[in-house]
Amino acid sequence: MKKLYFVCLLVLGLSAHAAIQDHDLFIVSDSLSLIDNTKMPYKVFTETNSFQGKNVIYNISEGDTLRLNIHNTDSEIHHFKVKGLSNPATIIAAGDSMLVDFVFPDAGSYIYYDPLNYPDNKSMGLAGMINVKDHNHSSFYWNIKDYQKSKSLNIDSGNVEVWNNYYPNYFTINSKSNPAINMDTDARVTGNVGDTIYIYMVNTGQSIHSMHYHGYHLEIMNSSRKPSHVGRIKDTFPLFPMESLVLRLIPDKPGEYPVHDHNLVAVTANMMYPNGMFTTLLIED
Ligand SMILES: [Cu+2]
Repeated sequence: MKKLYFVCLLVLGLSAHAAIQDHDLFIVSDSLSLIDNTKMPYKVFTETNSFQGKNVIYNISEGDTLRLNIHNTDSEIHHFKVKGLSNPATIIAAGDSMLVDFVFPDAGSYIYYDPLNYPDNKSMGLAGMINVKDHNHSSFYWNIKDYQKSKSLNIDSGNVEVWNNYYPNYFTINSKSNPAINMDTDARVTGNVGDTIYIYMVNTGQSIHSMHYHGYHLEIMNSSRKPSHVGRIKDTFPLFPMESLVLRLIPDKPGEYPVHDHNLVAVTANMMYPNGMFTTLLIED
C-alpha cells in the first residue's frame, strides 16, 4: 500500500499538469464579531498568524498535491484531518508546526477540521474547505455553519461540552450573516445569463441545513454523502453535518434571487430576522 502511494506520488510529480501547492496554515484563537455587535470566542485556520474572520478556502486542480505547513499558535494542542482521506489526524502541540501532504482521489469539495474532542474544537470554528476542481468556470464557496453561543463560551472556559439540548442561535456562511454575506466575494454569487457557475458548499456545523435557491434549478456535480444523487437537477439541497456538495448553475434569466435555509430559524441571528443564512444570486443580462 505504501509502495503504491509513493509510486503514485512519483507519477504525479512527473506529470506535466500535477503540481504541489505549498501553503502555511495557522491555527489562531480569537473572537468573532457577530451581526448583533456581540462577540463569540472563535478559532480559525488562517493564512497568516493574525486573525482573519473566516477559515482559509483552498482551491486546487484535480491531481495536485496540497502541502500544508500547519502552525499551532494557540495555547493548547490541536489535531488536523481532511474528511474523506485516509491520512491519520496530524497532532500539533501548542506552538509547534507540522508539514503534511494531501492527495485527493476525486474532484469535489473536502472539509478540513480539528477532530480533537469532537465536535468541540470543530464547533469553535476550526473547519474549512478544500475544493478540488476539474473545470475553469467561475466558482463560489460556502462554508455553512451553526453555533450556540453559550456552548462556545463554555468550551472556551475549558469545559467539555455536552451536546444534547443543542439549540443553535447563529447561522453563518463563511463566518458571516446576512447582510454581510453579500459582501464576501467568495460567497456572493454574481454572473451573467448563460454562464456556467459552480457553487461549492460544505456544512461544518452540527445541524442539517436545507438550502433553497429561488429563481433557478441547479445540478449536483459532486456529493460526499450521496454520490448516486449526482446529475439531479432541483432547487433545494439538504446538507447534513460534515457533508459537501458541488452544484452547477447555468442561469436562464437575469435577476436577483434569494437563497436561504428553509429551516427558518437559520435565517435568524439570536432571534433577529433575516440575519442568518440568507444571501442573493445576482445575475445580469
Ligand atoms: Cu425559499
